Amino acid sequence: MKNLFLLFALCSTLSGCGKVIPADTEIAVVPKPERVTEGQGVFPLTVSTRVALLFDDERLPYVTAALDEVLMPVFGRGLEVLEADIPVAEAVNIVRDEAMPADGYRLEVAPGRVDIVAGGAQGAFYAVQTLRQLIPVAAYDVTNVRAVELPVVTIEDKPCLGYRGMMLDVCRHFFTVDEVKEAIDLMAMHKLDVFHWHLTDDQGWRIEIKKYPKLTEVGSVRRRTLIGRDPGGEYDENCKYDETPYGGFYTQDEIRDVVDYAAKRFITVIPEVEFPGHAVGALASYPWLGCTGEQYEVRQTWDIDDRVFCIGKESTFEFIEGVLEEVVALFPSEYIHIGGDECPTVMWEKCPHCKARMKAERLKRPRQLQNYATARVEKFLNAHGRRLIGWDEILEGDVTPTATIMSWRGAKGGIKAAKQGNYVIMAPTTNCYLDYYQTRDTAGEPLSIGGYLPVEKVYALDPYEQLTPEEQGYILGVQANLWTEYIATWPHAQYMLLPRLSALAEVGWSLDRKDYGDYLRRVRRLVKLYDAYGYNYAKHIFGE
Ligand code: TNX
Repeated sequence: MKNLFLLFALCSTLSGCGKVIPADTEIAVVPKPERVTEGQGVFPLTVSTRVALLFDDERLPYVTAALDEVLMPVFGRGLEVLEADIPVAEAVNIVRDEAMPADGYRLEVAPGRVDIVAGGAQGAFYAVQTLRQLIPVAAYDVTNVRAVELPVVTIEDKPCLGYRGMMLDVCRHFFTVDEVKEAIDLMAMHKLDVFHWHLTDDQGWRIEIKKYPKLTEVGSVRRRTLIGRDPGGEYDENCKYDETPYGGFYTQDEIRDVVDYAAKRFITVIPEVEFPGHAVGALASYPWLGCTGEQYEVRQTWDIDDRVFCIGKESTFEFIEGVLEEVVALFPSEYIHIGGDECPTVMWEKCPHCKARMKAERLKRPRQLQNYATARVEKFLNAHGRRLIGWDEILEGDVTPTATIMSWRGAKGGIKAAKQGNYVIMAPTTNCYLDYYQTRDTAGEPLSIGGYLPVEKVYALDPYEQLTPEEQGYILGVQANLWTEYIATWPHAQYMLLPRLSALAEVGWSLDRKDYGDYLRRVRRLVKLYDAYGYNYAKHIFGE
């Protein structure tokens, strides 16, 4: 036994029993930290380095799990964790500084130990994500790594914006639970904290609702699959179809699993249930939800559909409340997104129920039916202790003062909302639509919905544009949106997200210190991490 121990001790001091990977020559962290103070020397992080927890927090296990996850591809295992009263030498110490914001941290790499000093567990989690970018990239290509050298450095950081979101549309194309988790992994790597899950649309209803089983039995499947570009809607004779059905949905257990997975990465999941437009998935399942009661099919092409929820009938509200009842039970997020975009009024104009509603509620224009419906749903959500977010269309007419606006048709909706005292998330097409082409030279690109949104344009987003300091207080944050009409696979989604998501992350995290030239230097380092993880990403900014 003793001999074995000696052999082990000897072995761990010899390079033959595992390789020591030297520190990278350059420190380059994305998003850009507030302060980076470089020192001399290195800290050798080894398989036997321990993690010492110096404070109590129920979410600290998420932090140590994150560190294990970061080190797994390097060492093939995680580190031993212990509790301690004072910092431990040769260890990674996790310490609280109550003077710091909960999501702020200081990562101190010294020759004798590493300290993560954080306002709370969330800040410590972000310190781990920063530490991930200090690990020499060569370590990922080598097997049998015994130690990685971290450069001696102190990095201090905290996010500028509290809401740093990414939206994934799983309706136009479906992504499996594992793929959704990978999306959440990407968000965590980029220190984003809100996953907006677009779960219902004309082309598919993707969340199991026990009270209304047909939503997924019927509403989650399109009879056939569009091939190539949508030439102009369902009835266009130039549409080409693959006759195989296309579908998918998440069970409530799967939803809970995703919410939990995200929570462990300090990411809130905000579900979106579209109301009253983008509703054909629901109407195909329960025809009485529409104005005419006709049986529709789940929509097979993209774009906007006239067939929306009937606002005249009480049964529509009974339905949406039944759905939201289950939604609030599944998602602990303060906010629930009810869509509200692109809702034509043509069906309402012809509908006796809707006309009666307009009369009874003294509404002058059909558009006000949407305001009426949104306000009613908002009351319901508020009664359940939640707040409503909607796309900027909900501003048309009379928006309630308490609704939060997601500004997508440029920044103007968000600017107007902030000026009148509504909270805002900035996600304008001009800077945040990651379904758009990343280059003008589209010949070599996978088919996309169109547009042109290079990394630089994402980086240039200024969520405070045209706002006074007081009005800026209404800007909760920023969000990148990935609509998936033309994105059918997860590797393609990665290609559209990366590296543009890192530019969005830098807006959200480092707004007061943005520097595109410096970002271009640092992102070169970040993509080496993408390479190590096998992520598919666009290389236009590198001239490739
Ligand atoms: C507009 S953004 C939409 C989506 C489309 C997207 C395509 C928004 C609230 N509505 O339904 O997928 O454009 O870029």
